[in-house]
Amino acid sequence: MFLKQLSSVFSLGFFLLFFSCQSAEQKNNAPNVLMISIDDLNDWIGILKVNPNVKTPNIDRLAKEGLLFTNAHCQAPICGPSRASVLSSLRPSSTGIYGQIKDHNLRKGSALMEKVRFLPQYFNDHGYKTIGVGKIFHNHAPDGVFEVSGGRKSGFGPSPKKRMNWDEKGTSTDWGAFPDQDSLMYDYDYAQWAKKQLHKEHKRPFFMAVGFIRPHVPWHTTKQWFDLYPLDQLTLPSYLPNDWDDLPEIAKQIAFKGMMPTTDWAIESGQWKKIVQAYLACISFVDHQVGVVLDALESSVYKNNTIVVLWSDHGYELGEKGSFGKQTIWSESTRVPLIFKSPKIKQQRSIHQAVELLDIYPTLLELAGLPANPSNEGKSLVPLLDQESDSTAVAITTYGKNNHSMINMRYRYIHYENGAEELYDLQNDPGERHNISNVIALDSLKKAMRQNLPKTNEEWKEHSYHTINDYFIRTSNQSKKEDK
Ligand SMILES: [Ca+2]
Ligand SMILES: [Ca+2]
Repeated sequence: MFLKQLSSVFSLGFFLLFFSCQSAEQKNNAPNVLMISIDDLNDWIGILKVNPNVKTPNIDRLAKEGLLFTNAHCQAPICGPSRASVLSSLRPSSTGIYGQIKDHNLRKGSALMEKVRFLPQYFNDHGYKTIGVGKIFHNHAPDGVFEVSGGRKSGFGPSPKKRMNWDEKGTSTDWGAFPDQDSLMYDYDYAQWAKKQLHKEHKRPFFMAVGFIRPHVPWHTTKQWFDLYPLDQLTLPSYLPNDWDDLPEIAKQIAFKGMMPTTDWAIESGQWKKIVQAYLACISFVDHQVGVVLDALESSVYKNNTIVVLWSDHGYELGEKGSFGKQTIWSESTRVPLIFKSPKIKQQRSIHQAVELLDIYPTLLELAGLPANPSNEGKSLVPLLDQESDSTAVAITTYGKNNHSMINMRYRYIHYENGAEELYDLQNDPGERHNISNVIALDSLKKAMRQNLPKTNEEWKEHSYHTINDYFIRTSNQSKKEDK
């Protein structure tokens, strides 16, 4: 009897040992994730061929080894709400996070956000070690999201004692060559920190997030990056001076950016090329830092078993629509680079269907072989590898409560809270210059597009703020009457 019991205990022990070994082995084989986010980088990367001057050899290298989405769009055209959406896979219209928000306020006042597992946490729940540095959420990350954190320095980098070209309250906007060494730039530190982590031994699979802050303003970086872009060789974006004439009032109020240079000012002052040069310089600087991290991965033991994803939180206007900045819902502010590389993706591919940044979360889960998270509002993009692109699939960007802009492979349609509309035929009007929402023959098209509008529009969350949004809230009631 005793022997029988002993034998059972041994069997159970063997059983447990077998399964714990298998579990450890499965975990060891699980792919790591390296997520690189870039702040305020629009679609000016070499491989997208939008800006003819830009030099991004490292981001292009990643795209040539993986999966490039050429029609990817943010869910909010400003840092805080866009990142909250990416990391929760929830729409701003579902959470009420329409404006900037501090990391420690993300969970306050929204039933959905109170219980959400942010993307790194979900990996953590499934045995992953979470590592993060730089700007991942609006600041760095809520407490406890990363087991190993390199933190984030406050602000956007070293600043000259006196602004060089632009000095307005409410923005760090300025441009010019500063400082004199790359090692003084914050992104340099983030790349070096990530490099060290990639050369360490990690006993569990890791989810590592590296958040770079250039080309967010101020457009300061060292002179060597400015020297890549001689002013006399730069091509300026196109601009139509009376572009706003066919916009509803509410569109003009949302797009108003009082603290930023206007395109007319940039032309008159002779600064337009210098602004573009500075933005391009910051892009090439950050591309170099991306290269440092990718090279570290390539030379590490994790090289063949790591999924890489690279994205930017929203686009950026460089004068195309009358001003400079984000915070509008046209393509310059919504379109972003989105690239995946995975051991499962054997061949380089470009996909032109409209996709959303909140698809990143479920896509990473599928690539890593983790169970889907039922609370995700995004869809895994993995099935698109084996499907024809759906020309009617839309990507939705929301700015403020119940103002939605959507794009598919042919049209951009915008529907404001007061019912005002914009419609652009991208095939004939890729710059979104000519609002054709009044063309009666297109009513059925607009009706079909409206079917995609989010069904819920949460109240603007108390802790989600922005000074420009405050302006917009104050004025939108008035515009309601004017547009009707
Ligand atoms: Ca941003
Ligand atoms: Ca126009």
